[in-house]
Order: sequence, then structure tokens, then C-alpha cells
Amino acid sequence: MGGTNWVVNYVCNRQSQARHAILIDPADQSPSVAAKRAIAAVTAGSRMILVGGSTGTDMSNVHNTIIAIQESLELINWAATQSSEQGEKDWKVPVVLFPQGASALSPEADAITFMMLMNSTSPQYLIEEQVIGAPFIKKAKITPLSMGYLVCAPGGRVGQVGQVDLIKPSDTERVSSYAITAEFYGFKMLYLEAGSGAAKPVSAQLIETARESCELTIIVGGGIRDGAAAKTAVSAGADWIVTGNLTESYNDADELQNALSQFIAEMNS
Ligand code: 1GP
Repeated sequence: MGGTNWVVNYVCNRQSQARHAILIDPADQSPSVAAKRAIAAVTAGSRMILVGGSTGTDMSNVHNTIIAIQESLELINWAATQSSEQGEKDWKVPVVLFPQGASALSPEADAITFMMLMNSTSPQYLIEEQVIGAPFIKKAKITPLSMGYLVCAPGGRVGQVGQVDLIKPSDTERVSSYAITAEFYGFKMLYLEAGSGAAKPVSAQLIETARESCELTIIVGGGIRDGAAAKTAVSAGADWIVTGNLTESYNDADELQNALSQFIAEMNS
């Protein structure tokens, strides 16, 4: 997957329809299972593979998972070029690091969400991990996708690990200030996160306010379990919907593909 910055345009340029991304946590599954899930998701219409997790990831499991996913995507991409029915471009899906910190990276990733956890109270997640990881990212030529990362209540593990001052569902003024700040910093994206497995996703109110406050590409994830919840977030202004647990709850690749196909259809209905 070459091209200097195709991935920046691909991920960060807003489209007329919202897109779906899966999140694969290398701590939760073997690289081969991760690759099978990634292929099922891309076949269903997912358009980005995020790889990462809040705890339990390291250079080794992240790297092996990314290699397995890249190899499977390349095989399928090659097969698609041999077939007139399947468009090659549909398989050109980026594998993007969504890191817990500087200790869990891989040079085989197409890009990295290079983020500031804006509402963390710890300098470690505001800037320090980024400073540690930046030279590696530059050397490995991984494309950085600059992103403001905001953790909203309930926040889950990432809220705890990241020592976050959570944004409450009705705290629209705060989300607006953060969205404007993210734009002023020159970030390309804003990720509104409720925490993996959250009982409730980020509120439509927060998404709408962020949408009105900035022109950034908005990613929403955490606790989105069905197409209806995804549709609510998309109607409020989300450009990308991320699901982690949903994807990892299916062991059978065909079942996962069917579930995600329905999810994506409903999300954009
Ligand atoms: C977590 O937003 C993602 O970073 C995904 O959350 O696992 O709840 O889908 P879920």
C-alpha cells in the first residue's frame, strides 16, 4: 500500500456518506483471527481497520496483528485485480494504528492516529507519549493523522488509564470549546469516545455541537452496538463510526460479514 499521503485524504476528507471502521484489539485475539475479521469487515463495507487498545498491547502483538491483516488484504486486493466484478479500490482500506502509547507501534501500519487526549489531566497523554513515539513514526514513515481525542462519559478503561476529566452528555459548551481548540491546533480529525463497551454511546447532543463548532472530520465510537445507534450518531454529524466489541463478538466470519453489512446499511439509511 504505497503513495505518500493517500491515506490522509482517504481518512480525513469528509464524504457525503458516513463510513464504518472496525477496531481490532491485538490483546483480544490472535493475528490470524484479527485478519479474518478484518477481511469480513472490508467485504461488508468497512473502510478502515484501526488496530489498538487501552491495555495489553505491545510492539509484538501490535506488529504481528498488523502484518497478518496487511497480508490478507494484499491477497484479496490481488484477487480483486484478477476479477472484473470486484473493484480494486474497494479493497484499498488503510490499516491504522490507534495506539495506547509509544510502546505499541508497528512500521507496517499505513498510518497512525497521532492524537492528543485533550481532556486528560496527565501530561503523559497530552504530549509526553507522543514525543517518545514521534521519532519512531518518522523513521518508519508511518503517516500521522493528527487528531484531537475526547473521552466522554462513561469513558471506560481509556477514561481511567488516560486520567480523563470526562465530558458529560449535556456538556455542550465544553465539547464546543474543545472542537474549536482542536481546529485551531490544526488537527485533521476529532474523535468523540465513550469508552469501549460503554453502556451508552456519545450523546447526539455532543456530536451535533462538535459538528457545528468545527469543520474537522468527526469520528465517534464506544458502546455502538447496532445500526440504529450508528444512525443516530451519523444523523448528528459523525463522519466515521467505530465498532470494536461488536466486531469481536462474532467468531464466524460469514456471520460477522452479514451483521456488519446490515449495520452499515442501517447506519446510512
Ligand atoms: C473504543 O470507540 C472504540 O475505542 C470502540 O468501542 O468496543 O464499544 O465498540 P466499542
